[in-house]
This record gives sequence, C-alpha cells and structure tokens, in this order.
Amino acid sequence: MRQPDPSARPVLGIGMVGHAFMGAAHSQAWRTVGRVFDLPLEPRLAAIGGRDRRAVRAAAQRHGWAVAETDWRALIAREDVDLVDICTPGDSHAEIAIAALEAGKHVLCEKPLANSVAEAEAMTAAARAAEERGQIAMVGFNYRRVPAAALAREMVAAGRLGTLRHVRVVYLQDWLVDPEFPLTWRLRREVAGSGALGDLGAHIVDLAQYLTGDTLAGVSALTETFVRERPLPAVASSGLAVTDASDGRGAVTVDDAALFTGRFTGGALATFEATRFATGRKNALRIELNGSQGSLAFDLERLNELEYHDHREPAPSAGFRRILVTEPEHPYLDAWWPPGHGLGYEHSFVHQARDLVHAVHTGRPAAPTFADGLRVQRVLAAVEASAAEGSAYTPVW
Ligand code: SOE
Repeated sequence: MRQPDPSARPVLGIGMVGHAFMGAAHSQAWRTVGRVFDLPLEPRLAAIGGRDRRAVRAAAQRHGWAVAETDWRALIAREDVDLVDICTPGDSHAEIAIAALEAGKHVLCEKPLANSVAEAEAMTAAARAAEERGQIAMVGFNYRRVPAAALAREMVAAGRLGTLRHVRVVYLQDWLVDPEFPLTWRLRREVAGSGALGDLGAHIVDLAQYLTGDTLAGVSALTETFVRERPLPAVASSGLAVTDASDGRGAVTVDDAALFTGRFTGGALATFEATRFATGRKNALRIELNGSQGSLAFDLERLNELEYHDHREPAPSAGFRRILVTEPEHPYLDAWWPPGHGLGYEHSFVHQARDLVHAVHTGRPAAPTFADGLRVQRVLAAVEASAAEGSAYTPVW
C-alpha cells in the first residue's frame, strides 16, 4: 500500500486476472465500492491481465483499468498491485493464487476455489502461511453478501429458527438445454473441474454451510450428463455466452446436473440440486431452512426478500411473512438508496469488495477464507465419489 499524498487514504492497488463475465462483475465492484462505502483504503484499478492482447486491452478500456498485462506473472510482480483478484477458470486458480500469496499479495479467488481437493489444500496451506504475514485470502462466494442472505445468517445465528431440521437448496439454470449449444470451457473437465456441480453446487454448498453455521458430514449423490456431445465453438469459448459453432464435435466431460442429499454434523438433513437443464429457470438459487421454532426461505430471483415463519406465533395468525430486505437496518443497505429501494446481483460483488478491503486494513481473515473454500471442495469431491458408487453414502473428509 502506497501513500500518494499525506491527506489521501492509502491506496490498495488491485490487479485482476481474467476479464470475461466475472472479470466484468468484479471490475464493476472495484470501481463502485469506494464511492458507496466509506473505506479505510482506496481501491485502485491498477492492472488487468489476460492472454489475448486485444481482448485484455479492450477490457481495460471498458472497465477502467490503468494497464493491460498479457502475462499474469508480470501482473503479480507489479509494485502497484497489492491484491490479486483471480477471475479465471478453475484450472489456473491454484497456480496464480499460490504465486500471488508467495509474492506477498492479498488474494481474492473466484469460486470454486480449485478443480480438486489437492489443489485446494495447497492453496489453503499457502493462505495460512500468508495470513501469518498479515495477508488476506478470500474466496468469491458472493451470495453470502446478498443482504437478505446476510440477514438470514444473522437470524439463524440469533436462534430464531431453533434447532435446524431441514436444509433444502436448489440452484437451477437452463442455458445448456439446447443440444447445439457449443462445447465452451465450462463443459470441459480439464478446465472447469466439474459442471453444474462445481459451478452451481459450490455456491449452494457454501451458502448452506454459511447460513446454518454447520458443515456437511456426508452425502449421497446422483450426477448426469444429458447431452454427451456438442459442437466445438468456432472461436475461443467464453463460458456462458453463445458462440458460433464449428463443424467439429467433442465430448462433454462434466456433469449437466448433480443431485444429492446430505447430513449436517449438527443433525439437520439436506437436499441439494444443481442443474443447467431446468427449462425456464434462469438463476434460481432457492434455499429453505426449517427449524424447531421457525423457517426461512430465500430465492435469488427475488433477492430483496426473505420469507420468515415464526412457529411460536399463535396458530390462527401464524404463517410465512415476507420481509422486504431494503431498509437501512439491514446488512449493507445503509450505504445505498433511501428505504425501500432494492438492490441486484451486482451489489453482492460490491459488498464482497467492501468486506475484503476492511479485512486487508485490519489484517483479520475475511470469510469465506480458503479454508471455507476447501471445505466446499471436499463436499464436491464426496458428491462425485458417491455418484460414481451408485449414490453410496460418502463421508466428507
Ligand atoms: C454460471 O452458471 C454462473 O455465472 C456462475 O458461474 C456464477 O458463479 C453464478 O453467480 C451465476 O451463474
């Protein structure tokens, strides 16, 4: 962190690797966060990195980054970069994160933390060593920072649901339904690690563990790849975007859908469903928690709301009621608009950046830490192991 002039806040130089969908979401957050929240440090968009010179330059210009780099090692080595934000596919997370931490930088890494438990373990070890030196390593499970989800966590932690019995979570999308949708990197195991499981399942496992404050002890799973072969993209694939297909075809090497049941260490039973084949469902992350004293339900497609049922209320008037999570008393909301004016998907990334900047300033680890990311990775591995063995109950190590 440098001190450009004594009257200004110290600068936190951000270097981002990757510039597609998540790169755009994080860029927007870094640009916005210091204008909305009072921060102890001023995030500065120092450098953005990507392999394709023209594309990374265009991204730098569009999103307001000072410099475009084509080599992530050069980006990490820059003196004006204090924090490395990794927005690449999973196959490069471990290498970049470990190199950045060893170079003394703070790290924000997109989810899932890695493509394997071994990588996630190595990253977590590097993060632990770096934390001793005062560095911060955070994983980008941004949905924790949707205000309604953060409020749900506060309510569970305050005991408003009593003893948790059920956790019911789905994450439903439909962008892969067309069998002619090309074989982008998200459908290749060597790049993405897994399919709906790592992309969507990682979010819901993290959210379930965060909201309950508990960890999954074991799972029984089914996974399926409904469309096993797809046209190869004509140009470098960019994940979710529909690109032109070429004449060639290739094998899909990841799951299209993953379903699993689970048992929390505290005794609650859970069901999870992650799919890219739920026609009509666009970004439907829904979670319901049922406890001995009440229930909570959240739906990302209605992200300014939380449903709450207080089971201690007299039966005639009891029932789910809608909490509009748009008030200054709610998490993060005092910095935004007047009461009643809602937020969207992108704000979760702004909140993530806010909390990360405070963590860098105080030197106190910011959740979700790499250890949290590793815990999710172990669940994903258990799901795959269980599915491979015909849904056998598989402990999460
Ligand atoms: C694609 O399925 C995707 O963009 C995920 O990769 C993100 O993590 C999620 O926020 C929205 O859906």
